[in-house]
Amino acid sequence: MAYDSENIFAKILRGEIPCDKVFEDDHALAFRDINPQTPTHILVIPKGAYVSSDDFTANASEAELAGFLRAVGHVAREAGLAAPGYRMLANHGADAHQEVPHFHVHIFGGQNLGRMIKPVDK
Ligand code: DGP
Repeated sequence: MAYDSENIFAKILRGEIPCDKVFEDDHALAFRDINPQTPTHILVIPKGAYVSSDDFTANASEAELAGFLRAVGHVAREAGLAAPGYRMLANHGADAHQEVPHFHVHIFGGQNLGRMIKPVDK
């Protein structure tokens, strides 16, 4: 899947759409989810143009990979989530219901999150 430079997170990265920013460095931008699912719900996105976790893990440089993961940990720590705990989640593709085609990691926290995901009825 080709990267769509008009996706909403690309526009946020370019400053064309505002966001509630919590962190930014050379590799990553972090901002609050517009539709929070937990008391703390932060999105961390790489600065590079990657569609999803599949694209990012296949094609990003070592520096981008390391810088991004460091940023995720930093953001969670700064949000006060290291001690109580948090969940990181990245949706890739249709089965995971990825909505925005720019790689992002969700950080969920601020409450007991339960165990893993809710099993789908068979
Ligand atoms: P996903 O299903 O993993 O692609 O989740 C996309 C998330 O992005 C979803 O939780 C809502 C959030 N989102 C969508 N549009 C915007 C926006 O314009 N601003 C912010 N802050 N979050 C957005």
